Amino acid sequence: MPSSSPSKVSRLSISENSNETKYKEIISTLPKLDPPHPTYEINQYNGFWFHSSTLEATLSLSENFKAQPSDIYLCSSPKTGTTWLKALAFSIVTRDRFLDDDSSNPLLNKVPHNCVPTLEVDYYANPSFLDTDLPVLATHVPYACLPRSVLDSDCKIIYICREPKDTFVSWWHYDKKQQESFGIVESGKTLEQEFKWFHGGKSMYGPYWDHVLEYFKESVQRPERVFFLTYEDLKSDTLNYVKKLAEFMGKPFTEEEVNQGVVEKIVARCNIKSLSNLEVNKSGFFDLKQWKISNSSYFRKGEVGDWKNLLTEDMAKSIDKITEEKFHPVGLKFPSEK
Ligand code: PAP
Repeated sequence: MPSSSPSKVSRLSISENSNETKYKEIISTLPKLDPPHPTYEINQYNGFWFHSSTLEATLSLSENFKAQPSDIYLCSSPKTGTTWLKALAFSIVTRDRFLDDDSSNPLLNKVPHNCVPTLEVDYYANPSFLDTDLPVLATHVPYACLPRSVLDSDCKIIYICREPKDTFVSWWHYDKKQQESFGIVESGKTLEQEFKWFHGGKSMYGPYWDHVLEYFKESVQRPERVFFLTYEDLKSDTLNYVKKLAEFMGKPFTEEEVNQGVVEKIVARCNIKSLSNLEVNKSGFFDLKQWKISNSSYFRKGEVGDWKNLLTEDMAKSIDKITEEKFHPVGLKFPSEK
């Protein structure tokens, strides 16, 4: 990418919220979570569970979003390393712009979610953000629910997944914090209920295992199109994976950059400690129109194996059983299982 900013691109072919009624009508006919979630209306579509407003956006984007051929999509289930991947991918594609003068790096005063848009979230919160000049966008939607224009294109996809128990535990803490910040203290939401939903496949954008499998299978069939990454691998060998990501994104580090320590600088900038110590990520808010989410809720421990501090042995065993049944036959194993 040249060091000057390319002009903005147009990816939304409709005015904001057009056809809203049509999508609302479809959603009204779909199965709903029972008992209902205390905070969100959750609907089942195409075998996956969605928040009603992100589903409405997903349906609209499927028909109305125009992917650009050079776009790269960062795809993930919630709580699997999205914020980290956004920071890294953003740093990789913008390194020419900000590396000489890091004081102007947007990551210093914006949460990574405000540097890289999330399709179905920003569609409502900030639709013009989808016209970003950067070729990097993100989404949590399952592979089959990606916008038609993405599915029909050769756009590259980077998928990050995480060991299911840690993913669940990360979600539990995040969601609890959200509910407290919305003032929903006596919500009746318990760890046992939330666990039942996750285990039964009724988590946000879940079943978690099916979400991973759709992208994993696509990465096996088309490795040049889908780069499949685990949070655990990224954690254990960050430097090497950042190099691999840059290559996949068509922005490999030159020998000169490697010798100058550019990769190390990116890794350090995106480290959870560096990001979470920034004022914007300590006290700022991510504005989602109807909700304000504290930026700090995207940064907690960032550790592998934190499930041990929350789950009972039985809970852990029952999640492991599904993981073995679903992932092992296709050869997908996390470092703790090898
Ligand atoms: P999102 O889906 O809401 O965007 P996501 O970023 O995918 O959330 O996941 C948040 C997890 O990533 C948190 O994990 P934990 O609850 O187990 O701690 C968060 O701490 C972790 N995380 C955020 N940023 C980083 C980072 N820079 N490096 C490593 N882990 C990170």
